[in-house]
Amino acid sequence: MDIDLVEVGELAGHVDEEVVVAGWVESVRVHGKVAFVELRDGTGIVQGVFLRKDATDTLWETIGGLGYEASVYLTGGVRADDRDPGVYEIGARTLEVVGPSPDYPIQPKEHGAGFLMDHRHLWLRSSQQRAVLRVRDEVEQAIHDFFHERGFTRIDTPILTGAIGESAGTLFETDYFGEPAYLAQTGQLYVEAACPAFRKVYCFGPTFRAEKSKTRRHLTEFWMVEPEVAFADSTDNMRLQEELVSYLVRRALERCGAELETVERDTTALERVEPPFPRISYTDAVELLRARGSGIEWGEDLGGSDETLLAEEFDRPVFVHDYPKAAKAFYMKENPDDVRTVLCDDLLAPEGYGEIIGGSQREDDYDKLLARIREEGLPEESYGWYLDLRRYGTFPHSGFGLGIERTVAWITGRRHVREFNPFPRLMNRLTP
Ligand code: NSS
Repeated sequence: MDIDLVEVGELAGHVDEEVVVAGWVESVRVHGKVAFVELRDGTGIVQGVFLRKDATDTLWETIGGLGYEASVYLTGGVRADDRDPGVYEIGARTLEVVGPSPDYPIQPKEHGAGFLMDHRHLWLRSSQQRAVLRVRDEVEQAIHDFFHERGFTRIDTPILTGAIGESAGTLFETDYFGEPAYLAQTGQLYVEAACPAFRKVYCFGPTFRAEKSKTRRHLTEFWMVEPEVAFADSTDNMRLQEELVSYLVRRALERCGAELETVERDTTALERVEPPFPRISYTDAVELLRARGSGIEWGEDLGGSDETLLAEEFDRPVFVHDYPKAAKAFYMKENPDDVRTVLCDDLLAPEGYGEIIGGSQREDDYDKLLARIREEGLPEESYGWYLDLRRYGTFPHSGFGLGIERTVAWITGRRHVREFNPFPRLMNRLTP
């Protein structure tokens, strides 16, 4: 740019100087002899104050005709607000419209969710959406910091895959030069392969599930972080999970105070999120749920309402471990103490947010794994390389997947996961 722009976030260093700021109009108020233009530039919001006596007729007309979200350059002197330390305004002199914004669709009134989702490309600019996406960004950064600090190596795993990662029921299939290929449901099988190379690894990327459900917890494309650790068992795995989740919550509390305030999050429940988290076996959970009136039978997966009911019993996230084999994926290790079950866990968030993590110790016995692949009717030929990991230096190992959108929905206390992906993909939504 040939203009020297100052970011709103840096105005403190420019008090009593003349600056040019560039951004989008949040609001305009004209009161006779004075006009206020609120400008957002992504680093903050500043108010430009125009005086009628110093303005040309053309400038005054331009200000009066500004639409929400018009983009402008605003020039003027920076003033500190004596009553409000840390707040600055601009005694504005000129305003140049870069891009007008006539009839901006989102107005300061209640809009329905469908309308806002149709205008997601514009809705992103609103204060609540900015706040939740900022928390997502902070949590993502915290995830990388957490694993980096602990010596994990990040492994980027493929999105186009030839082997079914989770279950056949929710696959997006595509044509790969005449062969079927699937969009990755998980990066897990690939981080398992990288484990003997680096011992502690993780992947973090988009994953895909053709979920034909319209619940507030399901996206068809969501982001998942998946660590995998060699020589770790299911107990070690849960310990890593509670450390990670506590770390992420603490980071959000420390660095996203303003954003949590914007979305009016009551943070007292978050302050309690410290290890250890309570642990309950699936079998005990079923008993407890039945005593609370649920109709769940041993062998069934927990439904959304069961998860909510169970989470209400605890003041922080709770692990439910050792589910029945039939309810879970083929790669989970058989529980030697009860072969009807597998060594796995789901982490349920409090306040009705449901499962945010699914994890397990992996089946490291070649014959047992092959038998499970056959039992599930999975195409054996696609798993040759995965079985090789049990053929050449098999080793106990465990890992888990944490869904970002569900986790940030819980941290910010908002109902629907769709707000936590910048451009969410749902069963009935591919646009924008
Ligand atoms: O299916 S998971 O329970 N587990 C896995 O994919 C394993 N392969 C992870 C691993 O062990 N490496 O999904 C893990 C998490 C789950 O707890 C949710 O937080 C999230 O992924 N998840 C979803 N979020 C949003 N929408 C949908 N449809 C969804 N499915 C799972």
